[in-house]
Amino acid sequence: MGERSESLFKKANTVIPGGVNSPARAFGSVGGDPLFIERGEGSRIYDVDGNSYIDHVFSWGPLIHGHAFPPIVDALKDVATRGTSFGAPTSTEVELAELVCEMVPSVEMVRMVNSGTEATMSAVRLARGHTGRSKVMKFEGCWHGHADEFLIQAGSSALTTGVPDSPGVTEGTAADTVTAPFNDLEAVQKVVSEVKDDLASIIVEPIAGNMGVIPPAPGFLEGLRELTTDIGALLIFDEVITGFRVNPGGAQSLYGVTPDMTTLGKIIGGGLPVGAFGGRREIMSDISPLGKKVSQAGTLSGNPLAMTAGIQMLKALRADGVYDRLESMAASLEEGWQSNIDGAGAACVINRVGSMMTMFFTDQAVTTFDDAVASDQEAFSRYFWGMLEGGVYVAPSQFEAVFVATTHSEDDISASVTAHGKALAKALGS
Ligand code: KE4
Repeated sequence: MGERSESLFKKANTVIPGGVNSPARAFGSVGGDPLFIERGEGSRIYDVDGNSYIDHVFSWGPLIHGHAFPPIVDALKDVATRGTSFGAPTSTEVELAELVCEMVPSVEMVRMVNSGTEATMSAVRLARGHTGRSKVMKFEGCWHGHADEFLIQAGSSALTTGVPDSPGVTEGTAADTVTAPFNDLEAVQKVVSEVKDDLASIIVEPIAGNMGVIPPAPGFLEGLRELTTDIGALLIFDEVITGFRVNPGGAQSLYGVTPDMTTLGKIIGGGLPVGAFGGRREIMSDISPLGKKVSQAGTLSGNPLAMTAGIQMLKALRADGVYDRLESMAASLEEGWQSNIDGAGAACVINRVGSMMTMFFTDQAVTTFDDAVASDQEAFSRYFWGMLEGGVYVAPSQFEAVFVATTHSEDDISASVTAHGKALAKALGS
């Protein structure tokens, strides 16, 4: 795609494994080499060879207000002049924690960490410490970051690299993770009946985003809520993607199901490294240094830069009409893409919730992991390159989400629809 990207990637490969700091960025499942990005502004990114793209990845979800969002940039410029980290409390972490507690129904107290992985890993450890039980249930195709206990039938980059069960995860660890198919409550009940007395928690992406976007089937989340309450296990909603994305209060507000704990990341940091886990006071009061002193710590947790970016992000999300705009732009995008699909008679389906969506190369409804993996990944790869050639940047994987940001204009949406029509033709070989 460009000389500078290619030479940078060549150099990167000599010092960084695979030339990337996260396998999701490698173009493994679509072929070719990743683009090196020079800068982003609003709805666009610009690669090192001067090519510009309408972005639908936004750093895998965090940048709901687009790139270089002025309130975040200005606030960071200011706060950085007073130091970047102290390893001591600052007012910024109190302010962000108060915002999260106000906005997310299940969260009475919250602990900041530095990534979604740290958030989910800590939440599960807390669930185990709080309940005194060992096992955790996750769902096939869901991705909760790369802590050992989650690398069992995992989604996202584990799927695109074809390693849903990672080497390096011991049998001992795997033994404490049980899995079930997403959206199959009967199967969940069957697995739970086998481990219920030792099940500490069920962790779920309330809207799957890492096997492509798959909404919860009617009654699925309610069923998990009832089941976990009945057996004394903790229900954890992993809202690293959906938190502040589909609703100011996340998927739990959208669907009216309140978990015991919630994990957050991405949007809450405005593009800086961040994660958070929170829940009811009586649960969070067992995390060190309180109560049972479940261990959890982090040098840069709550650092003033990430907190400042997060505060500006959440404040901007509370402005009137933000979610209405996201919904109307995303609906236009879906409508335009769908009309291209209909026009081409293509075997594609779109799943969308708010400003996150996925087009699957399959003619079946996609409501389960098995439906998602039945998609034609070869066709997706051709489509991916067609979109890049058309100046639109989507994730290099069938199993990720397309995101819409408040900075997408009507022109961006129509340009994306035009590029999509051409990329679809390329994918279908027509
Ligand atoms: P991080 O450790 O990457 O900040 O968050 C892990 C995580 C946890 N939970 C959910 C629901 C997530 O989606 C993620 C991370 N998302 C992937 C892409 N969908 C991150 C991309 C990457 O790994 O580079």
